[in-house]
Amino acid sequence: MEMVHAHIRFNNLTEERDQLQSSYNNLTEERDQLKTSYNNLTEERDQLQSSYNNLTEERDQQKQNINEACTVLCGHYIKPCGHGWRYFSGSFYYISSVKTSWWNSRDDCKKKGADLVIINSKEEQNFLIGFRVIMWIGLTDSQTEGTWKWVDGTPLTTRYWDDGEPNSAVDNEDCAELKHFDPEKSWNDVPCKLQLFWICEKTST
Ligand code: MAN
Ligand code: CA
Repeated sequence: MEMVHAHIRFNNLTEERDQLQSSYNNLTEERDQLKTSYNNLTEERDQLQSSYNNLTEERDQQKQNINEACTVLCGHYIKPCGHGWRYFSGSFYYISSVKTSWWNSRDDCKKKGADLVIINSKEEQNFLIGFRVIMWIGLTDSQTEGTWKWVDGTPLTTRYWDDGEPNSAVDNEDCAELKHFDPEKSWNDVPCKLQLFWICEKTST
């Protein structure tokens, strides 16, 4: 009787040992998996940290670029730096709050270290239309009637004239206004002595 009991007990212990062995093996495997995924996560975290650091640095650099450009802009100018100027795609823009002739507008821009706007892209044209203000742009044919040039002397290539413009309808219409807020049919030629709002542009480079 004793022998049978001892035998049963031995069997139970053997089974128990096997179970423990197997759960030990499972736990070891699980631990190894956790270790691997811990290592992967650590690596991922380090990569994220490093790309976060890079982006932070890049952002700070961009901020500084804008501030420097702004300092140049406002160098001879009484308003606090950045005041009244809007940044868009590499340039700063200033819209007047009063109206005057094309030539006076241009003088004002020059005093600000800028010039009347030169429209080089569809994006810029759309940006200007977004103000919903009828205003002078830096485009004139006052040098040679019919030959439209930007204020930096470059000839006009991409045009956004309204249908039928330029037509020099009233005596001399030698200066261009942004008149309609339809991106493709927007400009009109008018006499330069007309009183309009205006927009200055200063490139940041
Ligand atoms: C109309 C059109 C234009 C012209 C203006 C002048 O709108 O004929 O082409 O420039 O009048 O006020
Ligand atoms: Ca006209």
